[in-house]
Amino acid sequence: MNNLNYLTGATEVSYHCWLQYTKIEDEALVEHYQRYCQSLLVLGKSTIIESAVSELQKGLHSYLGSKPSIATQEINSAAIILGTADKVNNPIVNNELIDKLNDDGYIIKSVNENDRNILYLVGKSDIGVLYAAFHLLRLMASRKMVDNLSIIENPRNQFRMINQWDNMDGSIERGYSGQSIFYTDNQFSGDWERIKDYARLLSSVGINAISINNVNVFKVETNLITEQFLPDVAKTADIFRAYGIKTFLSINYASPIEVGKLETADPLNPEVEKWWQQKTKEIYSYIPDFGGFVVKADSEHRPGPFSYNRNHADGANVLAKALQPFGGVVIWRCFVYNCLQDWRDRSIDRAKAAYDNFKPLDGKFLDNVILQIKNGPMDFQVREPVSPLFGAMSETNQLIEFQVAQEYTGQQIDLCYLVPQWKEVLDFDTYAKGKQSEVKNIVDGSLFNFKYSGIAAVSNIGNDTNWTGNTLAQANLYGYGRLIWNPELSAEEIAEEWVEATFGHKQHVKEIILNMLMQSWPIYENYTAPLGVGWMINPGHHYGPNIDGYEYSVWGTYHFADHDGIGVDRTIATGTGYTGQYFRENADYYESLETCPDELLLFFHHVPYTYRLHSGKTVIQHIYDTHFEGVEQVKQLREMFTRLEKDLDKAIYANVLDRLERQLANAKEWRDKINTYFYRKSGINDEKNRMIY
Ligand code: GCV
Repeated sequence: MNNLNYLTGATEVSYHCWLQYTKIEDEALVEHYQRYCQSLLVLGKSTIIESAVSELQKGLHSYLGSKPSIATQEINSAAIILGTADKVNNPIVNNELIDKLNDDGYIIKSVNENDRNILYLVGKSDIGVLYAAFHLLRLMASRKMVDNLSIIENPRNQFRMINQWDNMDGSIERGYSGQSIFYTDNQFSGDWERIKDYARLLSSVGINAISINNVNVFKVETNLITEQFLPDVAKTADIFRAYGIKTFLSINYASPIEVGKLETADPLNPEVEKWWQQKTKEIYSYIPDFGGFVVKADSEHRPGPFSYNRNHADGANVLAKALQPFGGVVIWRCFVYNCLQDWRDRSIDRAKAAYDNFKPLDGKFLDNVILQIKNGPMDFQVREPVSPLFGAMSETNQLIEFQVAQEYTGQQIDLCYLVPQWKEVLDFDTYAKGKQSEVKNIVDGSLFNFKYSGIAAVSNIGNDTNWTGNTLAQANLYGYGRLIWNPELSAEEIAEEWVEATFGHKQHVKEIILNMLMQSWPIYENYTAPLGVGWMINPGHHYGPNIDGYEYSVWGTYHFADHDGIGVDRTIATGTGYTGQYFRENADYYESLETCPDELLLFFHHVPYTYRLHSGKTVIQHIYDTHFEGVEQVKQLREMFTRLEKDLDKAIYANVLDRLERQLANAKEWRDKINTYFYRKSGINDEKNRMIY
C-alpha cells in the first residue's frame, strides 16, 4: 500500500474507510476518554468477543495513543467492561433493561463506581458486545463525550445482508472497483486479511449475513458446493463468523444435473430431493452454521423449476426441506421476468412480472423460505415506484433487495449517494393493512409477523485500494448498513457520521462533502432518464446515454416516445393494468393524472410533450431544464470539491476529482443526447432558446 496510485485513491487512508480511528488532537478530549479507557475487563470468551477486544484495542490505541491493558478479574482503574448480559454481575444491567434487547441488541452505560469511571458494553449475545464496541468507537469518531451514556440499541431488521456478485474468475458482475477480493483465476484468492478487513467494515455497521458469489452461478461457481471448494468456503465463513456474519452461497438450480450427474433437477423428483438433502448435509459438515442458499431461478437464462412445469414454491421448497434440519434458509429471488419480451406487444409489461409470478403462491412456501424482492418492479433505476409485491404476500417471508453497487446510478464514477432513495422506499406506505403499512414495517417482519425478514443489497466493493472505486461511494456501503440497522435515521445524519469518521472534523470539509452527497441523487436524476421513465442507458454495460437502447433485442424502446408524447401507460383504464397491483389507495393515486407525482409520471402514463406537470412546466420544458441544470450542478459539485484540495489526503482528492471530471463529461453527453433527441422528436423549441445540439 506504499505505492500511491492517485487516480484509484490508493493510499492506506482510503483503505480504512470509516474505520480511520484518527488520532485525537484535543488533549482535553483525550483526557476525557482516558478517564474510562485505561483497561478492558472482558467477561466471556468467544471469537466474536475476541474481535470486539481487538477492535477496541486497535481503535483506542489509534485515537488515544495508548492501548488499554487487559484486566482479568479485578479492575483497579477506569475501565471498559464488556460481555454478555448474563456475565455482567451488576445491578446496572438489570433484567428490565435486558428485556428491552433483541438477540443482536446491546446496552452502553457509563457510570461512576467507587470513584472509578466504568463504561459497560453489554450485549444480549456476543454479537451485541461487538456492536457495542463499534458503537463506542463511532462515538469517538464523532468526538462525542461519553459521560452519562445510557444507550439501548436494537437492530430493526433481522437479516442485514450483503450479496456479492463476484465470479470465481475474479470478475464482478456490475462491479466498479476492481476485481473480486474473494476469487482469482477460478480459485479462492487466499487474501484472507483483506476478507477480514471487509468483515470488520461490514460488522461495524451491523451487517450479519453475506452471500459470497454471484446470483448468476456459472460453471466453476456451481462447484462451490463441492469438496473442491468447500474447505475454502469454510475458511471464509470462519472469518465472517468472528464478526457475527453468516455465510451463504448462491447456487445453480441445475446442480443435481451438473454436480450430481442426475438426469433432472425437477424439484418434485425424489432422487433430486435426496440429492439436495445429502449435499446440504455435506455443506453443514464443513460449515456448521451455514446460512443457506440464495437462488436466482428462471430469470435471465438461469435454470429453474419452470423447465419441469413446476412453480417457484415447488422450486424453493425442495431446498428448504434440505436446509430445515440445520436451521438454514432459502433466499429465493423474485427478479423473474421474460427478458426476451417484445416491448411492442403492449399486452405484456415487465413491471408486472414479479407480482404475477409470485402473488398467487402466497402461503405455499415453507417457513424457511424468504422471498427477496428488488425495491422496484423493474431494475434498480434512478427512480421507479416501490414494488407492489411488498404487502401483497402476507404469508410469505420477505427481504427487500437494494443495490449499493451503482449499476444504473453512475457506476461509482458519478456521485450518487443512495441512502435518500432507500429511505423513500422504506417509508413508502403500501396500505396493505391500512395506513402505516410502510415497507419498513413489512421487511422488519412486524406487520405480518414474518418468521424471517430483513434487507439485502448488492455490494459495491472490489479490490481497489479504496474498495469502492470512487472514495465517496464508501458512503453508500456505510449508509446501507446504518439505515437498515435503524430506518428512522435520516440520510443526513448517516452522511454526517460517515464524513466525520472518514474525513475528520474540519467544519468546511464536513459541510462541503455533506452538501455534495445530499444533492447527488437529484443531480444524477436531472441529467439522466426523466420523470421515472427509466433506462435510456447504453445496453450491456449500462453507463452513458442511449435513448432507444434496448437490452435484449432491437425491438421497441422502454419509453414509447413518438412525435406527440412519451411514457408508458400502465393504468387500469387504458394501459397495462400495472397500477392495479397496488392496494387501493396507491392504485388510485398512480392511476390518476391529477395525483400521480411528477417524478413518476412517465412510469405510469403516456402523455403529450405539452402536458403540464404539477410543477407548472410542460414535460418537454422539464426535460430541457433538468438536463441543462444537471450539467451546471455537476460543475458546482466539482467547484465545491476543489475547495478541499488542501484538506484531504492527496490520493483521495485526486481520485474524487478525476471521477467528478468524468461525471461532468457524462452529464454533458446525457444533456446533449437527450435534449437533441426530444427536440427532434417533438419539434418543440426550448422556451429559453438555449442551444440544443
Ligand atoms: C446478476 C440486472 C443486472 C444483471 C443482474 C440482474 C439480477 O439485470 O443487469 O447483471 O444479474 O439484474 O439482479 O439478477
